[in-house]
Amino acid sequence: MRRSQVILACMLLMIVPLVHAKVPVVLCTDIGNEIDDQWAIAYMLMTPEFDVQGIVSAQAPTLSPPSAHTTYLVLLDEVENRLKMVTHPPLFEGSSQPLEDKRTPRLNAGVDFIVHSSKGFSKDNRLTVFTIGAATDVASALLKDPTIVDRIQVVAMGFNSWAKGGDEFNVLNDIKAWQVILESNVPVVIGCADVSRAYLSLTLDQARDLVSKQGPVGRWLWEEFVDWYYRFLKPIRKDDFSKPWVIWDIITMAYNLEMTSQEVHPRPTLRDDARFEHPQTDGTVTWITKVDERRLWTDFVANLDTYQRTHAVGIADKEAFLPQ
Ligand SMILES: [Ca+2]
Repeated sequence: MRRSQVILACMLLMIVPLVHAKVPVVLCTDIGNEIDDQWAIAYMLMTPEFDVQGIVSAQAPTLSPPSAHTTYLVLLDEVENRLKMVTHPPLFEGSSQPLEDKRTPRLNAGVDFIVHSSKGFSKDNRLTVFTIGAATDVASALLKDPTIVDRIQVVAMGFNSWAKGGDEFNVLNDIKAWQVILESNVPVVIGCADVSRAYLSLTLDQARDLVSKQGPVGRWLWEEFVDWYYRFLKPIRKDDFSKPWVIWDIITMAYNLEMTSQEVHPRPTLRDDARFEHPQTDGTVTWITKVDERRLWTDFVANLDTYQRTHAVGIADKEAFLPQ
């Protein structure tokens, strides 16, 4: 080997350890219920650190039935019409009903996909399943193939707070699914509502400043935010814009990107009223306690910019017409 080749080989050896392997992930989302799923999905798909294997649409009782079909259509719209991904990870329609009991999976293509995707993983190299809606399809995957507990980890947005648990929206939409998950040995990481609210709230001004001038995708995310804000947060006939709203679901991605702090607690069990009980156990649950939101939003905007410079997402042909 010539000297220059030796030097090049040494340089490559120095570089290789600095290149992190991508994080393989599957997402289960009730997109269309609020607007945080849209933001979280955009971030996930624009973040090069993630290797997104597929996305499953989840049920939510606030949407028109069959609700997992409704969420599937909103998901498809984001991926193909908003992000304009010509090729993209496969999208699946999950269950439109919560679990009937703790033994019977709701079988569908999304559940099959989660089980199938997990096959190449192991205890030491787990597939992350982000759960940012009802956990029905994740629980069904556990019921269909219990060995999956050795191949996946569940990173979820759910519950109100440690150590009570609580009737947060995602959990309420399928309490039995969460009982199945917590009674299994699958590793679980939870970003709860209280922590999301403390670190991931955006006022109307903050949301506008963050994304409204960031190309067509940013403007669309702003439009989604402001539309939600005017319908559900701003008092009618009163210009009060003081209340922030929360991009709850993005806490899951922040965890996998090492932008959070967390604690490990003894694993609770879940009562039918969504409150935790704390029996003696060897099991654990990982509970997110903080999010580095400055780092997260900086990365969000940088990835939005890079994505739009490298993908044809349409020309910004008009000024934002929404309230300034
Ligand atoms: Ca959600």
